[in-house]
Amino acid sequence: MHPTITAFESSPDRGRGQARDMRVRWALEEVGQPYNVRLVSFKAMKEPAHIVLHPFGQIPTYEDGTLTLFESGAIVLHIAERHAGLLPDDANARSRAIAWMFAALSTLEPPVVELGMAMLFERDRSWYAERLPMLQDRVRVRLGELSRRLGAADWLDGAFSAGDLMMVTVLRRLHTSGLLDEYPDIAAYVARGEARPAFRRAFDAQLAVFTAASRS
Ligand code: GTB
Repeated sequence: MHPTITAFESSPDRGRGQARDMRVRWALEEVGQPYNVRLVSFKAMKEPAHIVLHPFGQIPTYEDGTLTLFESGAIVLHIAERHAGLLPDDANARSRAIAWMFAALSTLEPPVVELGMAMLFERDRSWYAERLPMLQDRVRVRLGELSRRLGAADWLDGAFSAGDLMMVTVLRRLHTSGLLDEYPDIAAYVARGEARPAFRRAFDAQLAVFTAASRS
């Protein structure tokens, strides 16, 4: 039996691969693990059958045999630990790759999401024009630091790892902000991630859900 993940039945991003099932799909594609997808509506996500899988009534979840997981970071780490290809064999390098996963989720993602939410939901607020530059600057600080660390390298620490996978999925959320244009090396890093065949397969799979839903 293949693992089953959950994803939006109708993603608000219209198939742009911004929802967090994308990182789980990408990880599964990188390691060559086939998977099933159960699509859930916003209503179903808040019902007991889903809450038992995810206490906060969200996607993605992951079910494999007797194991049920929620939180995209925990799911990607689980996949990376059980398959070759996303974490180095060397113990120290492995820990550093995991540190980059945490950095993506706890240092980069909060200001990136804060900016994205403001741009989506706060545009008509009186204080938007004043708040926007502050939110942009918080992201710029992290992009500058990341750019310095990345230098001329292709990936954050040696070969592509789950740390890069997580970082690229977080940085992709900046596509509509224009901020990636200010950091050509970071933009190129994101483009390298998006060019990976496993990324393309994962992206196409989630886009197919949106395309099918918009036809029906
Ligand atoms: N920390 C959790 C994780 O990493 O798994 C966060 C999970 C989460 O935020 N899930 C969202 C969800 O289920 C979907 S990904 N939301 C429904 C709810 O909370 O009721 C967040 C997301 C949604 C939509 C877009 N978009 O349209 O661009 C981008 C990201």
